Amino acid sequence: MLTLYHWEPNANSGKPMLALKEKGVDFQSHYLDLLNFDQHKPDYLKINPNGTIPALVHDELMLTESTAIMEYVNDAFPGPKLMPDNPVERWRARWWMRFFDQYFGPSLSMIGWSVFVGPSVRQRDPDELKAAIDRIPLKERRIAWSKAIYNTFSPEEMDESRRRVGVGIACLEKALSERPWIAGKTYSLADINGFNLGYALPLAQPQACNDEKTPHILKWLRAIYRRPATQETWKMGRTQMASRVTYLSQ
Ligand SMILES: N[C@@H](CCC(=O)N[C@@H](CS)C(=O)NCC(=O)O)C(=O)O
Repeated sequence: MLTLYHWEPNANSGKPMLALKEKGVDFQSHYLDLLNFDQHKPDYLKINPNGTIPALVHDELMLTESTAIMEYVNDAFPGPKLMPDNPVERWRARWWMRFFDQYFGPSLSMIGWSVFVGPSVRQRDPDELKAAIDRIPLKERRIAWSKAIYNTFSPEEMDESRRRVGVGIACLEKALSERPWIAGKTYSLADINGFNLGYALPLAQPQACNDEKTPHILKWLRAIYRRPATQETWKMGRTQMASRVTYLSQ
């Protein structure tokens, strides 16, 4: 039995979704609507008491942490290898996954929660929202939701996130001007990681990420978007997020 609990194919949920599709592994998809707080409801807390997504259930095992889940999927199932054999390329793949998860991702996410998640729920009944925040099991997630809902990200933290996103875009453009995939010659989990984080960059950061300034990022995003596994993964989204990225099919 293999069940993936996920939201949209975006930064965290998209990683195991796309890795499973690339490997051609059959799995049950269980969609949780993050904006409806499905991830904090008792049924899901029985699966993952932390109330975060994604989570993969494989027989008796419950796995969390999207990047570690991708590595598990790559190691546990047959299908195309999603990590390079070459030690230098493996190191590069891991270097980039760490950079995405620890530096680029959290900054991009803070901006996303401020401009998308907060405004998407803010107009709901204030008492309901307070109760929803109180039900969140992890303190750090309560803080993130509270800042998004009450719009209390400080100017300093937003500025620092914008700065880091700028650094991330520049590093990625440079890397992709030197090699076709993030790790080198081989399409890998690092590309899957980066794609899920970055497919909306040209929409979210149009001045910094576009065909003129970052042609290699756009070429790379389009190449990943065209892959059959990405197309299948994309069909699993339920919001308008996916349909907004028309620039990827050009
Ligand atoms: N580092 C974890 C992060 C998991 C996480 O925080 N996911 C977000 C969704 S992108 C979440 O579950 N948010 C739910 C919440 O904050 O209520 C991973 O990579 O899986």
